[in-house]
Formats: sequence, C-alpha cells, structure tokens
Amino acid sequence: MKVLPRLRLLAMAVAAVCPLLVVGLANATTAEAGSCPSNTFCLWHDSNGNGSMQPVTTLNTVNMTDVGFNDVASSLHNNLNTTICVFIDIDRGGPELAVGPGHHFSNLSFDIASDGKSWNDRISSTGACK
Ligand SMILES: [Ca+2]
Repeated sequence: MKVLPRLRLLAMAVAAVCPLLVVGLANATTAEAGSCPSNTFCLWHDSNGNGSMQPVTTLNTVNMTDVGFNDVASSLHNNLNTTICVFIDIDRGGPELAVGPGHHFSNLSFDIASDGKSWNDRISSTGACK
C-alpha cells in the first residue's frame, strides 16, 4: 500500500501541532487603577489609586471605623464638585487635610499633617472642613 506512509506522516504532523496553546487573559478584566466615579470622593488602600477603594458621596461625617477602612488609605481623589476634608481621628477630629474638587493625592506618604507625620494610613473620618 502506498497510502499508509502518508497517513503516518499526517498523524505525526497533527500530534506535533496538537499541544494546546492556552492564551492568558487573566489581566483583561482588571479595573483601571485610579478610576473614581463622578460625584464621589475616593480613598484607596494603596498609592496611585491601587488596592481596594472606599467611596464617599456625602459631606456628612463618615467614620472609617464604620466602613472598615480605618487608618489604611494611601491615595485619594475628589470627584465631588466641592471641597471635602479628611481627618486623622474619627468624628472629624485631629488634623485635617482639605481636598479640593478634582484634586487627588497619589501617595499620602509624601503629605505631612500638622502634627509632623505623614497622612499615609492614618485617615479615620471624612466630611466638611472645619
Ligand atoms: Ca487615624
């Protein structure tokens, strides 16, 4: 038979091509770092808008202890149309940092509070400035 060698060759070719090429799409659905919704003040766990994000949509006092975000924020973006303040202590206590509309702080470890220490991982409440 003349066909057999050809079939064998074809079988070998198919076997060589067959190993599956799995294309990695792991990062395709990752949210863009630093995106903050409109009419929202955003606090992020990490610098440059990375890590988990805590949204705040009111100038009323929000204690970070109540929302599970106490002393962890490392970057901010104010997408409200008004200035909002963050505070070292709950109930708008301690030093405050005013964040104007459209302003962001990409790394709070570079921003020093009135007590001489950086703002990184210390914010405990947000609300109207005093
Ligand atoms: Ca604090």
